[in-house]
Amino acid sequence: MARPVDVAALVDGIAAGRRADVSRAITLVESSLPAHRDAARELLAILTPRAGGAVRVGVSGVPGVGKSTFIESLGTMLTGQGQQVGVLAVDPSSVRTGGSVLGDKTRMAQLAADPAAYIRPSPSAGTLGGVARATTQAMIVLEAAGYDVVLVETVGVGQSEVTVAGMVDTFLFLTLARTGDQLQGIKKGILEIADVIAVNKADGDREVEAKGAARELAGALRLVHGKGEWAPPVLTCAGLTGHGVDEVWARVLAHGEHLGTEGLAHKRAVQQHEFTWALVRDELDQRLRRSPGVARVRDEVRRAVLAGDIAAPEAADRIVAAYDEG
Ligand SMILES: Nc1nc2c(ncn2[C@@H]2O[C@H](COP(=O)(O)OP(=O)(O)OP(=O)(O)O)[C@@H](O)[C@H]2O)c(=O)[nH]1
Ligand SMILES: [Mg+2]
Repeated sequence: MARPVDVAALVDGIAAGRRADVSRAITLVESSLPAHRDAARELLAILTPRAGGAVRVGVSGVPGVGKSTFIESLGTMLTGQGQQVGVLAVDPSSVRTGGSVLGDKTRMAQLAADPAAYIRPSPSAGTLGGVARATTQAMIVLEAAGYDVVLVETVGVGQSEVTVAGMVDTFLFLTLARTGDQLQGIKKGILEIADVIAVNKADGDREVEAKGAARELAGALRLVHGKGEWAPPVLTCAGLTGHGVDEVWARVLAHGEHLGTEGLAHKRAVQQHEFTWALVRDELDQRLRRSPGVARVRDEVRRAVLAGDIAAPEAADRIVAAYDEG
């Protein structure tokens, strides 16, 4: 994209639902080049009022729990019902390694070939905040292009699931049946953000075990959630066979109904406000990295701290002072 970006042409293409323009627009909003950032801002300003029409769902769970396979199954079911489905990925490993989810499209071969579906792997490299920004903005592009459902896959490690929970309406957590304490394998924070839980790979020999695990988990959750609150339903399913996937989707929609129009609008407004501050932090972080003042003192401060000559608070003061001087 070396040529100047024709924002008006992109807007027309997106409005017409042209995939190539959707891809171009998402590449543009992922770009960190200053020239692209201006065009991206202009584009997003036009698209944002046209966005918001999709059901936004996060799909999380430990590596290998079957997220991509589940999305393949669910996505194909939804396109079969005449819906347009977008799939985005937030992959913390791409943040670390600069690579992006490799297996995604092969695990979603059928959906990837489906003209009613659009799959976009995680933007490579950048901070988690940066990846989240790109993903949120890709969601706006997809919604402006008329997509009815946007599924965001994220691996259940570190901060990524909290980040994704902050940009979707409903957060679906996939888990596996384990013997012993079912709650042990699930971090407490997850139970606070999960809206629907499904014990996945409930096929063959594993079905009975999965049902038991689901019952146990549902019981434990009832103790955590108060009366009148949404208690996350715990279901069983198998993404590979498609068994129970429709029921999981029904509960996702039920969660949306529980929120109601006003509740959803409020949730999204709060998310926008939190996103605002995430953008500010991300921008400040980048400025810090680029600051010539910080570059001047960085090595010296590092040496002094490693040698034990100055303590961390004093070192931090020096860096901030150097940043302020520019
Ligand atoms: N038996 C069974 N195997 C499954 C099911 N769903 C997925 N698998 C298998 O589990 C493995 C991982 O599936 P993925 O869909 O790639 O899992 P993922 O959670 O997306 O993995 P990452 O993206 O690497 O975190 C694959 O070998 C799948 O074939 C299921 O419902 N039943
Ligand atoms: Mg996957």
